[in-house]
Amino acid sequence: MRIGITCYPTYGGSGAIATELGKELALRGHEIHFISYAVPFRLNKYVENIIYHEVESSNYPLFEFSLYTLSLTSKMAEVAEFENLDLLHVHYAIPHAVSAYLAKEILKEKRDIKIITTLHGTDITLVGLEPNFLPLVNFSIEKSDAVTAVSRFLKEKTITQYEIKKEIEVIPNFVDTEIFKPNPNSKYRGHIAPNGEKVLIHTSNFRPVKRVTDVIKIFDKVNKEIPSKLLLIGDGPDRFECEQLTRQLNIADKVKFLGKQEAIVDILNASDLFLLPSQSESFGLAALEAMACGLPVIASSVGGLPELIKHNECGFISEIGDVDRMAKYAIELLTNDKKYELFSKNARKKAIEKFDKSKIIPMYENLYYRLLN
Ligand code: GMT
Repeated sequence: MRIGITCYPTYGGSGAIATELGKELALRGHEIHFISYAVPFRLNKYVENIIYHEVESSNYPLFEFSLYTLSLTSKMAEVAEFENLDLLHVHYAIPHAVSAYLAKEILKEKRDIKIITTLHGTDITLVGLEPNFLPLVNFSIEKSDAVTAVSRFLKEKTITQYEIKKEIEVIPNFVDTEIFKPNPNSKYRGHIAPNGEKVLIHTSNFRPVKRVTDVIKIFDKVNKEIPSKLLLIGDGPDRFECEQLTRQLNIADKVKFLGKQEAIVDILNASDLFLLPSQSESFGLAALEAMACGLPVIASSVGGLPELIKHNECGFISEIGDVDRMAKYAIELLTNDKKYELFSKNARKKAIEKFDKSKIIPMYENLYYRLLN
């Protein structure tokens, strides 16, 4: 098949999934055309069958606001026509699903291009609910030829909040468990925790929805009981507030803000426990990647997280904001080697059995074939 994929190219779960999906489909012999405003961050090496098309925004002075949605529409229509695309698969509804719908309409006399929209999270739970976006999100979902959601939670939320009639298929996120795997000989461990400290880790885009300050409060409590370090990976609007909090709590020397990092597998392998105390989380791809590396996860009991993390088996889940309980769970795991080993094995097992790429990619492929037939 010839497939166009549009996603946000920046650091984030939806871009990561869209790019890994494209790479896997290309390896299976499909021709993949990424259409975005920058090279997706995980498209960092040459892969046969992958072509990248850059969307350039017009900067004519009359346009006070960028016309990205329209530039994207034109590029989608152009690529679909001249590269003979069968499908356009867009990740994150706003504005990608709208542009795809317009591109389909532009081309409809010439070819019937099928649109698949994958809903990821904040496109539905946050941004899409803004009153001026709601009808647009509803419209673009209903007009897609197929819609997928990354968790059962997100499917239900979309149906109820947007009164969607269209069938939504749940296709969970996935991980390559051959790449994301435990490595007991991590070369970074000694550097991060030279005195054998336990290492807690969190990765995110540092937006308010991630509650990164809760990560720091949990760590502060753990660190009072167990010599430990905290690694914070990623960047975003809350980073400064988080840095300030570590200074107020007098733990700045124990918390490393590493910013955006590519070598995430190596860093996960230098760590013991993953924290994700989010306000809302449709799936939690970062937690899945940690689990594949054998890290138990402590998370809030929101959104799709309970579908991923079985409580008291591969981690623990607690009420949003219950930092005392999350710290208690962390201490319980980090002071009980037997329990830790069991949880670590369970986490990896769950990643392999339920979310390995070999189980999920065929679900997308089947959906494409069904649509084209
Ligand atoms: O807002 C974000 O957290 C970023 C967003 C994205 O588009 O990268 O993440 C969402 O999609 C991920 C991939 O499907 C999910 O793993 C995240 O849970 C989801 N984030 C939220 O729901 C907050």
